Parts: sequence; structure tokens; C-alpha cells
Amino acid sequence: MTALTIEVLTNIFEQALQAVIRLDIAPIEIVSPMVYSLNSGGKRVRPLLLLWILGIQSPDYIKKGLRSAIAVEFIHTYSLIHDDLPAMDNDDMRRGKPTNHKKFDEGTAILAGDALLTDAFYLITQDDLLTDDKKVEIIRLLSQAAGSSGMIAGQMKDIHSKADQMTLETVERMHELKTGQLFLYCVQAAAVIAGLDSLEYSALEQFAKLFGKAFQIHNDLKDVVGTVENAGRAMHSDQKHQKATYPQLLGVEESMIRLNDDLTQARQILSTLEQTTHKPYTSLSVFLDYLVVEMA
Ligand code: GRG
Repeated sequence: MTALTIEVLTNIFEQALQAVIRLDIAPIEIVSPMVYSLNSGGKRVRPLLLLWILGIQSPDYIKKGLRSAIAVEFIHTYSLIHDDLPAMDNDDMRRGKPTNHKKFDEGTAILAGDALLTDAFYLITQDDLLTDDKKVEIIRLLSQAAGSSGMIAGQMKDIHSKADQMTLETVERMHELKTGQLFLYCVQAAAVIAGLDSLEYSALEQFAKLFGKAFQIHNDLKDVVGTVENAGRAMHSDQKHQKATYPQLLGVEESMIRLNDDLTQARQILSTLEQTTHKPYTSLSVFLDYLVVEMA
């Protein structure tokens, strides 16, 4: 595990991702908009989290997780394409580039999202390195995380929410579903692939929940105190869309305090996991470091 860095893992992931893009089979009209959003500068946090946990078990496990990791990046990419559509957030820019429907057209963007969503599951079925039982379990976890009781439920709450009627509790629940469920899938899929025991599995789930919450607070803070380059979209976009955010509900300072509390709790889980399993779980703090926001 010593030689494994985010850069090394990113290279492994990028190579595997580019290799599954079906230029040879699917028509270029649909592959182009899929590839445009897949390769437009996403940080790859979800697949890297899944693969890092596998690397902690043994570097040999990483290749077994590649398709499950690509699948979650497909789902994440679809969710962003659809989230940017005029019927949802109606955003022109993402990651500093035109959104999919601006680069192509609305119908194409809808279909590119549909294709990414559908192909995610196909990719897992075509995984030669996992048993059928594990593939079914991973598909179950991913469909649950992304579906009507997971990310879609969160998005539904989002589009029907009125910022001034949201409480901290309802905002937290919305993000747990909308953002948190895909992170939960990442640790669950890694646990299934590596065959982890239930204690390790549930500690990782607790870690993922805290990470998802911290990720969202960080994302909200970036919109208020960051720069356009960091946010990759117009600043104060949440305010424009009248979204209820952590800084709006709690203020910037209290949001930072909560973010740091979540990060501290997440680090404690990793230390305990490392002590009990003798595996290098504290190396996962590289994901938490990225979310640290310094007080001014
Ligand atoms: C449209 C079905 C459907 C779901 C959309 C996740 C989501 C639900 C919408 C995204 C809106 C948003 C900005 C949520 C905040 C948290 C979040 C998911 C940020 C983007 O994730 P990053 O930072 O993105 O991992 P990159 O660009 O790095 O891939």
C-alpha cells in the first residue's frame, strides 16, 4: 500500500474507464456526449474512494473493483447532466465548461444521461473478475443507492423544497439521499468485493455517512466562500436557485465547525478500524484532508 497514491490510483482508474467506452459498438452520436461529460474534469472522488478501500485490503483487489468504480462514476455523471437541465437547475456551466445540454442539445443530454445510467449496470454484469453472487449484490447496492429510495428521492426533495421552509433536519435528510447514498455504495461495494466482516463493513458505512455529510457542507461553503475556478460554476449558484444550504441555515462559521466535527469523527473511525484490523485504514484520511476548510 505504500506505493499507492491518489495519482497512481487515478491513472489506473482512467485507463480502465477509457477502455470500457464502447466507441466500437454504440453510435458516435450518443458516445460523444457521454464521453464529453465523463471526461470533463470530474475529481473521481467516488471511484477513488472505492478503489482505495480495496487497496487497503491488498493491491490485488484493486482490479476487482474497477468496473464497480466505473459504474458509480457513470451514475454520478448522469446525475450531473440531468441536474443541469433546464427542467432542473438550468445551469450553463459545470466544471468550468458548458453543460451537456449547452454543448449538445437538451434531447441529447437527456439520452446521454439515460445511457450512462443504464450502461452502469451493464458494465457490472460484464465483470469477469467477480462471482455472479457478488455482481448481483453490487447491482442491488448501486440500484438502491441511485434509485427511488436513494439519490432520486433526494433530488425529488430538492426540486420540491422551498428554501425558507427547510430545517437543518430536512436539509440533512435530503443530502443524505442526494449526495450521501453514492458514497455509501462505494464503501459497501468495496466491502462486498473484499468480503469484509460485518464489523468492518458497518464501521466503513459510518465513515461514508460522515464523509458524505462533510462533502456536502464543504460543497455549500465553496459556493459561498470559494472562487469560480474552485466551484467550476457560477458562484452563489445555490443562492440563485434559492437552495437551502448549511451556511444559509447555520452561518458560515457554524458550518465550518460542523464540517470539522464530522471530519474529526471520521478520522476517529479510521483510527479505531486501523487498530482493530491492523490494516492501514488511516490512509483514507487523504479523502478527508481535501474537505478541510480553514477558518479565515
Ligand atoms: C438529476 C437524478 C438526478 C440527481 C441529481 C447529485 C445530484 C442529484 C445533483 C448534483 C447537484 C450538486 C451540485 C450536489 C452537491 C454535491 C455534489 C454531488 C457535487 C458534485 O460532486 P463532485 O464534486 O463533482 O464529486 P465532480 O465534478 O468532481 O465530478
